[in-house]
Amino acid sequence: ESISSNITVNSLGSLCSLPSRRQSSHKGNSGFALVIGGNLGMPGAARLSAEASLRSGAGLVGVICHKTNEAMMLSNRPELMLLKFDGEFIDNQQKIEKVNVVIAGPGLGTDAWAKNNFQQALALNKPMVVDADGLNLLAINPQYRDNWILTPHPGEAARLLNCSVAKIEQDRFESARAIALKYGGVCVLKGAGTLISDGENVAINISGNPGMAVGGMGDVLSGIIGALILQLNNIFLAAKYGVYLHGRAADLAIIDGQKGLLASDLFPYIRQLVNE
Ligand code: NPW
Ligand code: AMP
Ligand code: MG
Repeated sequence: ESISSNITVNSLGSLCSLPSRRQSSHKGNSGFALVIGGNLGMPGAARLSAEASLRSGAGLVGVICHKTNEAMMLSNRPELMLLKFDGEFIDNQQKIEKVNVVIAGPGLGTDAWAKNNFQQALALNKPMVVDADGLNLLAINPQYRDNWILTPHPGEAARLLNCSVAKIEQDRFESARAIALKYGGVCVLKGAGTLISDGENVAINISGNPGMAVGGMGDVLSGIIGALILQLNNIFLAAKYGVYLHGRAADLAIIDGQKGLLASDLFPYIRQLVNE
């Protein structure tokens, strides 16, 4: 399981078990995740992330998305709540104050609406998962934090380090380390053999398959990791756990073949795995 003193293989054997629900648990202490994304044309990204959080054990999941996508966001998933930073919905502000983790970026875009919501997400000062367009906005205006997990694919990683995708892929270990050192927290550099780095220690993931090379797959990962931050009081562990579980769910979901796998096909397996 250990390649050298600071490189480990991210496999089930290297992970502890997730804490189970206490007999007296209620939704409030299972944790509240807030997804911010779903701009024009991309409601699905935020919806996939939010649904993944629910299926990974979050007690409550809220979504802040573009006004035009609000109805779609709840369609066939009425367990999700809609929130807004400027208080149009009932008890908005009170609910936002109770949020335990923020997942910012799936389908967020980079326009004025996106920038405004990303700024307000940062201002909450909660543990965060930053993915997709959240990373693109961060690349324009770099910040350093200890309590966030950044989940770039190589294209997003290149923007974060202001270099080419080829440079990222040439030394993925150094790229993941450099992102964690520049931005703080934990970097999850996605792709076959995803790397999880806190700038010092790195784990290389062994679950997953090429069936995962399909739109929406990364959005699901962001939601899983968000829900695991709620269950594990360590962001490095939450990132490692989330990446392993995501890949393992995809390995279970390819019973009918890799081609044609959908990101949402992972949901029943994610649920099974978080309960194992
Ligand atoms: P290429 O194309 O190979 O030349 P972008 P995005 C490069 C939302 N989505 N993996 C690649 O180079 C997301 O949440 C919505 C991936 C290209 O230049 C975001 O908010 C969906 N890319 C938004 O769309 C489903 C790699 O990176 C660029 C790469 C944009 O996100 C889809 C692609 O990255 C999507 O999740 C690699 N290994 N290597 C929905 N259903 O609503 C190089 N690249 O431009 O950030 O686009 O990832 O699609
Ligand atoms: P994104 O590009 O943000 O949609 O993220 C894609 C997700 O699928 C990441 O978690 C990748 O690690 C995973 N993925 C994509 N292609 C592969 C592959 N060939 N093998 C394993 N995982 C993959
Ligand atoms: Mg993505």
